[in-house]
Amino acid sequence: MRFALIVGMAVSMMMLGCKKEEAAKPTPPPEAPKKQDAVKPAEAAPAAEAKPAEAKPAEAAAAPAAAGDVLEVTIVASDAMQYDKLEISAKAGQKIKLTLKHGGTLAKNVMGHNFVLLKAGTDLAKFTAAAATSAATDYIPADKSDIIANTGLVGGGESTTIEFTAPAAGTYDYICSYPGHYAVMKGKLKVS
Ligand SMILES: [Cu+2]
Repeated sequence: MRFALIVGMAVSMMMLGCKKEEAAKPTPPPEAPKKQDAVKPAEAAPAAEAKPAEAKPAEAAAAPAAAGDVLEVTIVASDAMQYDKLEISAKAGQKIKLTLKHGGTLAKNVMGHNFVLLKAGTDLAKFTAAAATSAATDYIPADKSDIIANTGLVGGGESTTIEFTAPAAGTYDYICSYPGHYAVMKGKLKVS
């Protein structure tokens, strides 16, 4: 029994030995490059570490400047009468570059969309009733006293960009003034 075990162990050791040899055979050529590889990462690692370390302060410096200057917002409106963003946050006095994109395919005379930012306290029912009778001016009423900023009307595949300054701190409604849309196409601009 012991002999068998010893033999078995010897055999398995031989097999291991063979495996090692087999494994070792192809390795000698790679071993030489391996040494080079081992050196390269060691050299490359500090360089790779140094690069992000250098890049980080640059990014950190650029980010607040970009955020403070212009807030870029894209709202995508759909054939299903939806805005993809129902809330925008901004700082008072911040410049906002807003793009309204119509991600659908329907023409603007059937599924047109716009973005109308209204002053706080605007009577939405009254404003939208006036807008609904202003087809000739793309549903922007002649009396613009309630409007802070607005885009033109876009149809499927179209987009339009406007720039305006965020008003004083508060919460403002933005709507699509195309008849019947404001009930669902209505979001909030939150200014702090
Ligand atoms: Cu609409």
